[in-house]
Amino acid sequence: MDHKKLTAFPDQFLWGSASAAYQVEGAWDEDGKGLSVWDEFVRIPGKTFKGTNGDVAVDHYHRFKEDVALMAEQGLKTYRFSIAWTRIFPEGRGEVNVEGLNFYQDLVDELIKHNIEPMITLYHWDLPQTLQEEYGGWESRQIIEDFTNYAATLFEAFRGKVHYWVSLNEQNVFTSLGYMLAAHPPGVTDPKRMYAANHIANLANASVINKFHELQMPGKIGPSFAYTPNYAIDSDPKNVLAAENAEDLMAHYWMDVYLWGKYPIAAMRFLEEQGWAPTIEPGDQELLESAKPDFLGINYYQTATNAFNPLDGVGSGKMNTTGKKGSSEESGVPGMYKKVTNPFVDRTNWDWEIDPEGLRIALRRITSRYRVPVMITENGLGEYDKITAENEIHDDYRIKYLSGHVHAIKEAISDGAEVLGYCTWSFTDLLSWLNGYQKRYGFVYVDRDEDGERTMNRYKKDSFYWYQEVIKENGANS
Ligand code: BGP
Repeated sequence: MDHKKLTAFPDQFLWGSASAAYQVEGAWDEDGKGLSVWDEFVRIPGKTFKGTNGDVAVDHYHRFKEDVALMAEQGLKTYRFSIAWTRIFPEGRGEVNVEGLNFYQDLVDELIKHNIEPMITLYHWDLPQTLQEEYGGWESRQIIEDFTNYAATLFEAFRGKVHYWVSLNEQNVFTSLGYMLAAHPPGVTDPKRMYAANHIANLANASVINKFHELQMPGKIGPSFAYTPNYAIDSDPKNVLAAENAEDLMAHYWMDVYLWGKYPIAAMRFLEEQGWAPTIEPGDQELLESAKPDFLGINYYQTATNAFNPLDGVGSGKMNTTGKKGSSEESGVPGMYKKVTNPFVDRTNWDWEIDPEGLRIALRRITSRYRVPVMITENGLGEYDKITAENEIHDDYRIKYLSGHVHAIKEAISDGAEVLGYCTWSFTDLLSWLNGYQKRYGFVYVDRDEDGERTMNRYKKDSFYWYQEVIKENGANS
Protein backbone atom coordinates (compact mmCIF):
# COMPACT_ATOMS: atom_id res chain seq x y z
CA MET A 1 0.00 0.00 0.00
CA ASP A 2 1.05 3.58 -0.52
CA HIS A 3 1.00 5.78 2.55
CA LYS A 4 -0.04 9.44 2.42
CA LYS A 5 2.55 10.09 5.08
CA LEU A 6 5.10 7.74 6.60
CA THR A 7 5.17 7.11 10.35
CA ALA A 8 8.27 8.45 12.12
CA PHE A 9 10.81 6.09 13.67
CA PRO A 10 10.12 5.71 17.42
CA ASP A 11 12.19 7.97 19.69
CA GLN A 12 13.97 5.03 21.29
CA PHE A 13 14.77 3.36 17.97
CA LEU A 14 18.09 1.53 18.25
CA TRP A 15 20.27 2.57 15.32
CA GLY A 16 23.15 0.14 15.48
CA SER A 17 25.73 -1.98 13.84
CA ALA A 18 26.88 -5.56 14.38
CA SER A 19 29.86 -7.91 14.43
CA ALA A 20 30.81 -11.38 15.63
CA ALA A 21 33.73 -12.39 17.83
CA TYR A 22 35.53 -14.64 15.37
CA GLN A 23 35.22 -12.11 12.57
CA VAL A 24 36.73 -9.13 14.41
CA GLU A 25 38.61 -10.04 17.56
CA GLY A 26 41.71 -11.98 16.58
CA ALA A 27 43.78 -12.87 19.71
CA TRP A 28 42.76 -16.44 18.98
CA ASP A 29 44.89 -17.97 21.72
CA GLU A 30 45.36 -15.09 24.16
CA ASP A 31 44.45 -14.73 27.81
CA GLY A 32 43.43 -18.30 28.31
CA LYS A 33 41.06 -18.61 25.36
CA GLY A 34 40.28 -22.19 24.31
CA LEU A 35 40.04 -23.42 20.71
CA SER A 36 36.75 -23.19 18.87
CA VAL A 37 35.54 -25.30 15.98
CA TRP A 38 36.32 -22.36 13.67
CA ASP A 39 39.92 -22.15 14.90
CA GLU A 40 40.27 -25.73 13.63
CA PHE A 41 38.05 -25.64 10.55
CA VAL A 42 39.81 -22.73 8.84
CA ARG A 43 43.02 -24.80 8.77
CA ILE A 44 41.48 -27.45 6.51
CA PRO A 45 42.78 -26.68 3.01
CA GLY A 46 40.17 -25.36 0.59
CA LYS A 47 37.52 -24.46 3.16
CA THR A 48 37.90 -20.66 3.18
CA PHE A 49 38.79 -18.11 0.50
CA LYS A 50 42.57 -18.13 0.08
CA GLY A 51 42.84 -19.99 3.38
CA THR A 52 41.89 -16.90 5.40
CA ASN A 53 41.30 -17.23 9.12
CA GLY A 54 40.44 -15.12 12.17
CA ASP A 55 43.71 -15.57 14.09
CA VAL A 56 44.24 -11.82 13.98
CA ALA A 57 41.06 -10.75 12.14
CA VAL A 58 40.85 -6.95 12.46
CA ASP A 59 42.49 -7.01 15.89
CA HIS A 60 39.44 -5.65 17.68
CA TYR A 61 40.58 -7.45 20.84
CA HIS A 62 43.41 -4.95 21.17
CA ARG A 63 41.78 -2.01 19.43
CA PHE A 64 38.28 -2.06 20.90
CA LYS A 65 38.70 1.39 22.50
CA GLU A 66 39.55 2.92 19.15
CA ASP A 67 36.59 1.13 17.56
CA VAL A 68 34.16 2.21 20.28
CA ALA A 69 35.38 5.79 19.95
CA LEU A 70 34.49 5.63 16.26
CA MET A 71 31.05 4.25 17.13
CA ALA A 72 30.52 7.12 19.54
CA GLU A 73 31.62 9.62 16.90
CA GLN A 74 29.08 8.15 14.49
CA GLY A 75 26.37 8.31 17.15
CA LEU A 76 25.50 4.60 17.32
CA LYS A 77 22.75 3.82 19.81
CA THR A 78 23.58 0.12 20.01
CA TYR A 79 26.45 -2.17 19.15
CA ARG A 80 25.71 -5.83 18.66
CA PHE A 81 28.66 -8.16 19.21
CA SER A 82 29.09 -11.79 20.14
CA ILE A 83 30.91 -13.39 23.02
CA ALA A 84 33.39 -16.15 22.27
CA TRP A 85 32.27 -19.05 24.46
CA THR A 86 35.91 -20.23 24.52
CA ARG A 87 37.05 -17.04 26.25
CA ILE A 88 34.58 -17.61 29.09
CA PHE A 89 34.89 -21.40 29.31
CA PRO A 90 37.97 -22.49 27.33
CA GLU A 91 36.68 -26.07 27.30
CA GLY A 92 33.01 -25.23 27.10
CA ARG A 93 32.23 -25.72 30.81
CA GLY A 94 33.91 -25.79 34.19
CA GLU A 95 35.70 -22.81 35.71
CA VAL A 96 35.21 -19.31 34.33
CA ASN A 97 38.32 -17.87 32.65
CA VAL A 98 38.37 -14.50 34.38
CA GLU A 99 40.68 -12.84 31.88
CA GLY A 100 38.31 -13.72 29.04
CA LEU A 101 35.29 -12.39 30.92
CA ASN A 102 37.22 -9.21 31.75
CA PHE A 103 37.66 -8.42 28.09
CA TYR A 104 33.90 -8.26 27.63
CA GLN A 105 33.42 -6.38 30.91
CA ASP A 106 35.81 -3.74 29.57
CA LEU A 107 34.07 -3.63 26.21
CA VAL A 108 30.62 -3.30 27.81
CA ASP A 109 31.85 -0.57 30.18
CA GLU A 110 33.43 1.31 27.30
CA LEU A 111 30.17 1.18 25.34
CA ILE A 112 28.09 2.32 28.30
CA LYS A 113 30.53 5.15 28.95
CA HIS A 114 29.74 6.37 25.43
CA ASN A 115 25.97 5.87 25.79
CA ILE A 116 25.93 2.93 23.42
CA GLU A 117 23.58 0.13 24.40
CA PRO A 118 25.49 -3.19 24.26
CA MET A 119 23.64 -6.03 22.53
CA ILE A 120 25.17 -9.42 23.20
CA THR A 121 24.93 -12.45 20.94
CA LEU A 122 25.54 -15.54 23.05
CA TYR A 123 26.41 -17.80 20.15
CA HIS A 124 27.75 -16.71 16.79
CA TRP A 125 29.09 -20.11 15.66
CA ASP A 126 32.39 -20.48 17.52
CA LEU A 127 31.57 -23.60 19.53
CA PRO A 128 34.27 -24.83 21.93
CA GLN A 129 36.24 -27.53 20.10
CA THR A 130 36.32 -29.62 23.28
CA LEU A 131 32.54 -29.98 23.22
CA GLN A 132 32.67 -30.97 19.56
CA GLU A 133 35.23 -33.67 20.33
CA GLU A 134 33.75 -34.82 23.63
CA TYR A 135 30.18 -35.36 22.54
CA GLY A 136 29.65 -34.08 19.01
CA GLY A 137 28.56 -30.53 19.91
CA TRP A 138 25.04 -29.81 18.70
CA GLU A 139 24.40 -33.49 18.06
CA SER A 140 24.24 -34.27 21.77
CA ARG A 141 21.56 -33.21 24.23
CA GLN A 142 24.33 -32.51 26.73
CA ILE A 143 24.80 -29.19 24.97
CA ILE A 144 21.44 -27.95 26.24
CA GLU A 145 22.76 -27.91 29.81
CA ASP A 146 26.21 -26.59 28.86
CA PHE A 147 24.86 -23.77 26.71
CA THR A 148 22.35 -22.82 29.40
CA ASN A 149 25.07 -22.68 32.07
CA TYR A 150 27.30 -20.60 29.85
CA ALA A 151 24.41 -18.22 29.14
CA ALA A 152 23.41 -17.99 32.81
CA THR A 153 27.00 -17.06 33.71
CA LEU A 154 26.83 -14.16 31.28
CA PHE A 155 23.34 -13.10 32.35
CA GLU A 156 24.56 -12.72 35.92
CA ALA A 157 27.83 -11.07 34.88
CA PHE A 158 26.03 -8.39 32.87
CA ARG A 159 22.75 -8.06 34.78
CA GLY A 160 21.55 -4.46 34.67
CA LYS A 161 24.25 -3.44 32.18
CA VAL A 162 23.12 -5.30 29.08
CA HIS A 163 19.46 -5.17 28.12
CA TYR A 164 19.43 -6.82 24.71
CA TRP A 165 20.46 -10.40 24.17
CA VAL A 166 20.51 -12.62 21.09
CA SER A 167 20.46 -16.33 21.89
CA LEU A 168 21.54 -18.12 18.70
CA ASN A 169 22.75 -16.36 15.57
CA GLU A 170 21.33 -17.86 12.38
CA GLN A 171 20.63 -21.36 13.57
CA ASN A 172 19.34 -22.08 10.07
CA VAL A 173 22.72 -21.15 8.58
CA PHE A 174 25.03 -22.91 11.01
CA THR A 175 23.04 -26.14 10.88
CA SER A 176 22.57 -26.15 7.08
CA LEU A 177 26.14 -25.15 6.27
CA GLY A 178 27.58 -27.29 9.04
CA TYR A 179 25.68 -30.54 8.48
CA MET A 180 24.24 -30.39 4.95
CA LEU A 181 26.76 -28.51 2.80
CA ALA A 182 29.96 -29.16 4.79
CA ALA A 183 30.83 -25.49 4.29
CA HIS A 184 30.99 -24.75 8.03
CA PRO A 185 32.20 -26.93 10.91
CA PRO A 186 31.78 -29.79 11.57
CA GLY A 187 31.87 -30.25 7.78
CA VAL A 188 29.15 -32.90 7.48
CA THR A 189 26.84 -33.68 4.53
CA ASP A 190 24.00 -35.59 6.08
CA PRO A 191 20.49 -34.09 6.21
CA LYS A 192 19.35 -36.50 8.90
CA ARG A 193 22.16 -35.37 11.18
CA MET A 194 21.41 -31.77 10.29
CA TYR A 195 17.78 -31.95 11.35
CA ALA A 196 18.72 -33.86 14.50
CA ALA A 197 21.31 -31.23 15.50
CA ASN A 198 18.87 -28.48 14.61
CA HIS A 199 16.21 -29.93 16.89
CA ILE A 200 18.68 -30.00 19.77
CA ALA A 201 19.66 -26.40 18.99
CA ASN A 202 15.96 -25.51 19.22
CA LEU A 203 15.79 -27.09 22.67
CA ALA A 204 18.94 -25.26 23.78
CA ASN A 205 17.55 -21.99 22.49
CA ALA A 206 14.27 -22.52 24.36
CA SER A 207 16.11 -23.49 27.53
CA VAL A 208 18.25 -20.32 27.45
CA ILE A 209 15.25 -18.08 26.84
CA ASN A 210 13.43 -19.71 29.76
CA LYS A 211 16.52 -19.28 31.94
CA PHE A 212 16.64 -15.56 31.11
CA HIS A 213 13.02 -15.17 32.16
CA GLU A 214 13.37 -17.37 35.26
CA LEU A 215 16.28 -15.22 36.41
CA GLN A 216 14.05 -12.18 35.87
CA MET A 217 16.72 -10.50 33.82
CA PRO A 218 15.98 -6.87 33.08
CA GLY A 219 15.85 -6.67 29.29
CA LYS A 220 14.86 -8.67 26.26
CA ILE A 221 16.06 -11.81 24.54
CA GLY A 222 15.39 -13.46 21.19
CA PRO A 223 17.08 -15.55 18.50
CA SER A 224 18.39 -14.04 15.24
CA PHE A 225 17.07 -15.78 12.19
CA ALA A 226 18.54 -15.38 8.70
CA TYR A 227 15.29 -14.65 6.92
CA THR A 228 15.25 -14.82 3.15
CA PRO A 229 11.63 -14.25 2.08
CA ASN A 230 10.57 -16.45 -0.82
CA TYR A 231 8.85 -15.33 -4.01
CA ALA A 232 7.48 -17.32 -6.94
CA ILE A 233 8.97 -16.61 -10.36
CA ASP A 234 5.45 -16.12 -11.81
CA SER A 235 1.80 -17.00 -11.23
CA ASP A 236 2.05 -20.55 -12.60
CA PRO A 237 0.46 -22.40 -9.65
CA LYS A 238 3.29 -24.96 -9.73
CA ASN A 239 5.80 -22.18 -9.12
CA VAL A 240 3.62 -20.55 -6.47
CA LEU A 241 3.52 -23.87 -4.64
CA ALA A 242 7.31 -24.13 -4.95
CA ALA A 243 7.61 -20.73 -3.20
CA GLU A 244 5.25 -21.96 -0.47
CA ASN A 245 7.43 -25.06 -0.07
CA ALA A 246 10.54 -22.92 0.23
CA GLU A 247 8.94 -20.63 2.79
CA ASP A 248 7.78 -23.63 4.84
CA LEU A 249 11.04 -25.58 4.73
CA MET A 250 13.50 -22.68 4.83
CA ALA A 251 11.74 -20.14 7.05
CA HIS A 252 8.70 -21.41 8.97
CA TYR A 253 10.71 -24.46 9.92
CA TRP A 254 12.63 -22.18 12.32
CA MET A 255 10.40 -19.19 12.95
CA ASP A 256 7.31 -21.29 13.84
CA VAL A 257 9.39 -23.14 16.42
CA TYR A 258 10.77 -19.92 17.94
CA LEU A 259 7.38 -18.25 18.19
CA TRP A 260 4.92 -21.11 18.50
CA GLY A 261 7.04 -24.06 19.58
CA LYS A 262 5.70 -26.07 16.63
CA TYR A 263 7.19 -27.36 13.39
CA PRO A 264 5.28 -26.53 10.19
CA ILE A 265 3.13 -29.42 8.99
CA ALA A 266 4.00 -29.74 5.29
CA ALA A 267 7.75 -29.33 5.82
CA MET A 268 7.70 -31.99 8.54
CA ARG A 269 5.80 -34.37 6.24
CA PHE A 270 8.46 -33.87 3.62
CA LEU A 271 11.26 -34.61 6.10
CA GLU A 272 9.46 -37.72 7.33
CA GLU A 273 9.12 -39.02 3.76
CA GLN A 274 12.83 -38.50 3.20
CA GLY A 275 13.71 -40.19 6.50
CA TRP A 276 15.27 -36.93 7.74
CA ALA A 277 12.83 -35.92 10.48
CA PRO A 278 14.28 -35.35 13.96
CA THR A 279 13.35 -37.55 16.90
CA ILE A 280 11.04 -35.67 19.21
CA GLU A 281 11.30 -37.05 22.72
CA PRO A 282 8.74 -36.74 25.51
CA GLY A 283 8.99 -33.27 27.06
CA ASP A 284 10.52 -31.63 23.94
CA GLN A 285 7.25 -30.21 22.71
CA GLU A 286 6.46 -28.71 26.11
CA LEU A 287 9.90 -27.11 26.34
CA LEU A 288 9.63 -25.57 22.87
CA GLU A 289 6.16 -24.21 23.55
CA SER A 290 7.09 -22.80 26.95
CA ALA A 291 9.85 -20.47 25.67
CA LYS A 292 8.65 -17.04 24.61
CA PRO A 293 11.22 -14.78 22.93
CA ASP A 294 10.72 -11.06 23.63
CA PHE A 295 11.55 -10.23 20.03
CA LEU A 296 12.48 -12.00 16.85
CA GLY A 297 15.86 -10.96 15.51
CA ILE A 298 16.20 -11.09 11.76
CA ASN A 299 19.26 -10.89 9.59
CA TYR A 300 18.05 -9.72 6.24
CA TYR A 301 20.23 -9.60 3.17
CA GLN A 302 18.12 -10.76 0.25
CA THR A 303 15.05 -12.54 -1.09
CA ALA A 304 14.89 -15.78 -3.08
CA THR A 305 12.80 -16.46 -6.14
CA ASN A 306 11.54 -19.98 -6.75
CA ALA A 307 10.26 -22.35 -9.40
CA PHE A 308 8.99 -25.91 -9.59
CA ASN A 309 11.65 -28.57 -9.00
CA PRO A 310 10.75 -32.27 -9.55
CA LEU A 311 11.93 -35.12 -7.31
CA ASP A 312 14.79 -35.79 -9.70
CA GLY A 313 15.57 -32.07 -10.06
CA VAL A 314 18.47 -29.91 -8.88
CA GLY A 315 20.01 -30.23 -5.41
CA SER A 316 22.60 -28.07 -3.70
CA GLY A 317 25.01 -26.10 -5.89
CA LYS A 318 28.25 -24.26 -5.32
CA MET A 319 28.13 -20.84 -3.62
CA ASN A 320 29.97 -17.83 -4.98
CA THR A 321 32.73 -17.11 -2.45
CA THR A 322 35.15 -15.51 -4.91
CA GLY A 323 33.30 -12.33 -5.83
CA LYS A 324 33.07 -13.33 -9.52
CA LYS A 325 29.59 -12.20 -10.44
CA GLY A 326 27.49 -15.03 -11.88
CA SER A 327 29.66 -17.86 -10.54
CA SER A 328 27.12 -19.37 -8.14
CA GLU A 329 25.45 -22.58 -9.30
CA GLU A 330 21.76 -23.38 -9.47
CA SER A 331 20.44 -24.96 -6.28
CA GLY A 332 17.25 -26.34 -4.80
CA VAL A 333 15.62 -29.15 -2.90
CA PRO A 334 14.32 -31.86 -5.25
CA GLY A 335 10.58 -32.27 -4.93
CA MET A 336 10.20 -28.89 -3.20
CA TYR A 337 11.62 -25.88 -5.08
CA LYS A 338 14.60 -24.53 -6.94
CA LYS A 339 16.04 -21.06 -6.71
CA VAL A 340 15.96 -19.05 -9.93
CA THR A 341 17.13 -15.60 -10.96
CA ASN A 342 14.74 -12.75 -10.19
CA PRO A 343 14.67 -10.56 -13.32
CA PHE A 344 13.46 -7.53 -11.36
CA VAL A 345 16.39 -7.05 -9.01
CA ASP A 346 20.12 -6.50 -9.31
CA ARG A 347 22.81 -8.64 -7.68
CA THR A 348 26.06 -8.00 -5.85
CA ASN A 349 29.41 -9.34 -7.06
CA TRP A 350 28.77 -12.32 -4.75
CA ASP A 351 25.38 -12.92 -6.44
CA TRP A 352 23.28 -11.77 -3.49
CA GLU A 353 20.05 -10.19 -4.72
CA ILE A 354 19.55 -6.55 -3.77
CA ASP A 355 15.95 -6.09 -2.72
CA PRO A 356 15.04 -3.40 -0.15
CA GLU A 357 11.30 -3.99 -0.71
CA GLY A 358 11.93 -7.57 0.43
CA LEU A 359 12.74 -6.25 3.90
CA ARG A 360 9.34 -4.57 4.09
CA ILE A 361 7.77 -7.83 2.94
CA ALA A 362 9.76 -9.73 5.58
CA LEU A 363 8.59 -7.39 8.34
CA ARG A 364 5.01 -7.57 7.11
CA ARG A 365 4.98 -11.36 7.01
CA ILE A 366 6.47 -11.68 10.50
CA THR A 367 4.07 -9.11 11.92
CA SER A 368 1.01 -10.82 10.45
CA ARG A 369 2.03 -14.36 11.28
CA TYR A 370 3.55 -13.92 14.74
CA ARG A 371 2.65 -10.44 16.04
CA VAL A 372 6.06 -10.10 17.65
CA PRO A 373 8.42 -7.10 17.78
CA VAL A 374 11.35 -7.42 15.41
CA MET A 375 14.97 -6.46 15.91
CA ILE A 376 16.84 -6.21 12.64
CA THR A 377 20.12 -7.67 13.84
CA GLU A 378 21.93 -7.59 10.48
CA ASN A 379 21.58 -5.98 7.06
CA GLY A 380 24.31 -4.80 4.77
CA LEU A 381 26.18 -4.94 1.51
CA GLY A 382 29.36 -6.92 0.98
CA GLU A 383 31.36 -5.32 -1.82
CA TYR A 384 34.85 -4.50 -3.01
CA ASP A 385 35.92 -1.08 -1.71
CA LYS A 386 38.71 1.09 -3.07
CA ILE A 387 40.73 3.42 -0.91
CA THR A 388 42.05 6.56 -2.60
CA ALA A 389 45.46 8.13 -2.15
CA GLU A 390 43.80 10.51 0.35
CA ASN A 391 42.48 7.53 2.34
CA GLU A 392 38.88 8.13 1.29
CA ILE A 393 36.39 5.42 0.44
CA HIS A 394 33.55 6.50 -1.81
CA ASP A 395 31.06 3.70 -1.18
CA ASP A 396 27.99 5.32 -2.72
CA TYR A 397 26.72 1.81 -3.66
CA ARG A 398 26.59 0.95 0.07
CA ILE A 399 24.78 4.18 0.91
CA LYS A 400 22.27 3.39 -1.81
CA TYR A 401 21.77 -0.15 -0.50
CA LEU A 402 21.40 0.89 3.15
CA SER A 403 19.19 3.92 2.53
CA GLY A 404 16.83 1.77 0.46
CA HIS A 405 16.54 -0.64 3.37
CA VAL A 406 16.06 2.09 5.97
CA HIS A 407 13.24 3.48 3.85
CA ALA A 408 11.68 0.01 3.61
CA ILE A 409 11.73 -0.25 7.42
CA LYS A 410 9.97 3.07 7.69
CA GLU A 411 7.32 1.85 5.30
CA ALA A 412 6.91 -1.36 7.30
CA ILE A 413 6.55 0.67 10.51
CA SER A 414 3.89 2.71 8.71
CA ASP A 415 2.20 -0.59 7.81
CA GLY A 416 2.06 -1.45 11.52
CA ALA A 417 5.20 -3.49 12.15
CA GLU A 418 6.90 -3.01 15.51
CA VAL A 419 10.62 -2.64 14.84
CA LEU A 420 12.91 -2.12 17.83
CA GLY A 421 16.14 -1.39 16.07
CA TYR A 422 18.33 -1.76 13.03
CA CYS A 423 21.87 -3.12 13.10
CA THR A 424 23.84 -2.87 9.93
CA TRP A 425 26.41 -5.50 9.10
CA SER A 426 29.01 -4.37 9.92
CA PHE A 427 30.70 -1.52 11.80
CA THR A 428 34.32 -2.05 10.77
CA ASP A 429 35.35 -4.24 7.88
CA LEU A 430 35.90 -7.76 9.12
CA LEU A 431 36.57 -11.35 8.11
CA SER A 432 33.84 -12.94 6.04
CA TRP A 433 33.67 -16.61 7.14
CA LEU A 434 34.11 -18.04 3.66
CA ASN A 435 34.88 -15.00 1.52
CA GLY A 436 38.05 -13.61 3.05
CA TYR A 437 38.65 -9.91 3.66
CA GLN A 438 37.93 -8.55 0.21
CA LYS A 439 34.15 -8.75 0.69
CA ARG A 440 33.80 -5.64 2.83
CA TYR A 441 30.73 -4.57 4.79
CA GLY A 442 31.89 -1.85 7.21
CA PHE A 443 31.34 1.86 7.71
CA VAL A 444 34.98 1.83 8.68
CA TYR A 445 37.60 0.56 6.28
CA VAL A 446 40.35 -1.58 7.80
CA ASP A 447 43.71 -1.63 6.08
CA ARG A 448 44.25 -5.37 5.78
CA ASP A 449 43.49 -8.03 3.18
CA GLU A 450 43.95 -11.75 2.64
CA ASP A 451 47.56 -11.31 1.61
CA GLY A 452 48.66 -9.47 4.73
CA GLU A 453 47.75 -7.79 7.98
CA ARG A 454 49.18 -4.45 6.82
CA THR A 455 48.70 -1.43 9.12
CA MET A 456 45.20 -2.31 10.42
CA ASN A 457 44.51 1.43 10.36
CA ARG A 458 40.85 2.44 10.41
CA TYR A 459 39.44 4.90 7.82
CA LYS A 460 35.91 6.27 7.75
CA LYS A 461 34.05 5.56 4.51
CA ASP A 462 31.47 7.94 3.00
CA SER A 463 28.76 5.64 4.39
CA PHE A 464 30.05 6.39 7.90
CA TYR A 465 28.98 10.03 7.54
CA TRP A 466 25.74 9.11 5.83
CA TYR A 467 24.65 6.88 8.76
CA GLN A 468 25.79 9.53 11.24
CA GLU A 469 23.26 11.88 9.64
CA VAL A 470 20.46 9.29 9.59
CA ILE A 471 20.97 8.66 13.30
CA LYS A 472 21.13 12.36 14.13
CA GLU A 473 17.76 13.03 12.51
CA ASN A 474 16.29 9.69 13.69
CA GLY A 475 15.53 8.69 10.10
CA ALA A 476 13.32 11.74 9.50
CA ASN A 477 14.45 12.09 5.88
CA SER A 478 14.82 8.41 5.12
C1 BGP B 1 25.49 -13.62 8.19
C2 BGP B 1 26.34 -13.87 9.40
C3 BGP B 1 27.44 -12.89 9.59
C4 BGP B 1 28.06 -12.36 8.31
C5 BGP B 1 27.03 -12.05 7.24
C6 BGP B 1 27.62 -11.75 5.89
O1 BGP B 1 25.02 -14.82 7.72
O2 BGP B 1 25.57 -13.87 10.57
O3 BGP B 1 28.37 -13.44 10.49
O4 BGP B 1 29.14 -13.09 7.91
O5 BGP B 1 26.10 -13.07 7.09
O6 BGP B 1 27.88 -12.94 5.23
P1 BGP B 1 29.16 -13.17 4.36
O7 BGP B 1 30.31 -12.90 5.24
O8 BGP B 1 29.08 -14.60 3.93
O9 BGP B 1 29.08 -12.25 3.20
